[in-house]
Amino acid sequence: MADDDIILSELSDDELVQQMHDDLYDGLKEEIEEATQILLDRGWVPYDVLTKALVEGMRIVGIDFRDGILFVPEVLLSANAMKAGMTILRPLLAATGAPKQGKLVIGTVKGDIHDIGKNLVGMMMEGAGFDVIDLGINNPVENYLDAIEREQPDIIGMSALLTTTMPYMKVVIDTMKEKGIRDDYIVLVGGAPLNEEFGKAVGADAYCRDAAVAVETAKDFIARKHNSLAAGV
Ligand code: B12
Repeated sequence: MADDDIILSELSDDELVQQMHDDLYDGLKEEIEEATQILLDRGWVPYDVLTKALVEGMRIVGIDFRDGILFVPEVLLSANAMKAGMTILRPLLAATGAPKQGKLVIGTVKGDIHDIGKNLVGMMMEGAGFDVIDLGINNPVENYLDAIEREQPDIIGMSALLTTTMPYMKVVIDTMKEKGIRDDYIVLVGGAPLNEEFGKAVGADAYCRDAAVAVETAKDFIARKHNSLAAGV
């Protein structure tokens, strides 16, 4: 059946999620928006819509991109459709009324323009009660340093999706060390090609596999920071 013939609201939840994976693959922004809203109207919690429909759909896109079945222009359309769904979810994820936790400065490192994962981490952190300052993509070390001075955050988050850009995280951390400010901040890193070992090697406090882990890790570090401050008094 052609997409035109499908009435999204008539599909069961499972069929609709499956259809969203297909529509994300095909970069159909309006369909993703409509289906996101339908799932919410059916009582789905925003986090489930995000992970089961959108992130899972993007995972499938990633596999075919890797295998040379999809190309950059197509993946860009998928990314735009994903972002449209995320735009609907963002205020819902942010409006949890969680108590204030601290401030996060987050950005994708120099040379890298991937921002979906970073945006997702930002959204989830907002929802968990963090103030989030988003530096966007392609950030040289100066951008992080300026933001640190300007915003006085608790946490610095760096994202990289390319094996060629992930070493730049070390440049940022080493520069912080040179300036004697490294230990004043919690540094979290993430992105698909990273792992825990890499996080340790570049001198980050933690590598986080996904946005949910990022939230838990951030809260954990903030609690430890408060405890050690309290112990120091
Ligand atoms: C979408 C996409 C694109 C889009 C990006 C659109 C956008 N606005 O972001 C476009 C089409 C522009 C693109 C371009 C390119 N891409 Co691309 N892209 C992808 C793809 C398919 C999905 C990435 C994504 O959004 N995933 C979904 C999100 C939710 O997951 P995530 O990013 O991993 O984020 C989660 C975690 O990693 C973590 N996290 C992420 N960041 C952070 C930060 C912190 C602080 C924390 C705590 C956690 C955290 O939490 C997130 C949420 O749970 C991946 C495939 C893949 N397997 O990752 C390839 C991929 C990353 N791209 C790849 C390549 C090669 C490119 C190009 C070089 C292609 C080209 N020839 O031009 C360019 C690079 C341009 C550049 N200079 O950056 C390769 C990288 C290979 C490598 N070894 O480096 C991949 C792996 C595809 C592949 N297998 O070939 N890409």
